Amino acid sequence: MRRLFTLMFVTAAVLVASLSAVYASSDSPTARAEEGVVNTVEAARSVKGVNYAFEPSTVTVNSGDNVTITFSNEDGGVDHNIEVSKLFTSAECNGPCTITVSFVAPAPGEYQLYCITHPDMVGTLKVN
Ligand SMILES: [Cu+2]
Repeated sequence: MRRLFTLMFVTAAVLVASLSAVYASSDSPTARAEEGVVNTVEAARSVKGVNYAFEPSTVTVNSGDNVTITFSNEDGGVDHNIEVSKLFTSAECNGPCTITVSFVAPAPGEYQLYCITHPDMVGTLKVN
């Protein structure tokens, strides 16, 4: 008798597990949209261009985040932009001015930030 109960219990457990798996793998558009919202992290960062330098010189984000950098060029009468090769490029703007760039943070590592018009104006995008 005890053996029969054990068998019934195991059968019920397997059935419940199977149904759960079917629901979990449900591929409806609603399920996918909800997953997208849950995994999205919006990260806002501010960087200044002052005296031909980025301030701060290092911007830290997490891999996979949707990052928006607000770049404020405070050098009056000077063109600056902000970019990371193959990741994002802002327009140049003549200070004082503000521009924003948005991108998805790539694989962890350190990437060079630079201004296209001033080769010595560099910084670091640090992705954790
Ligand atoms: Cu510049």
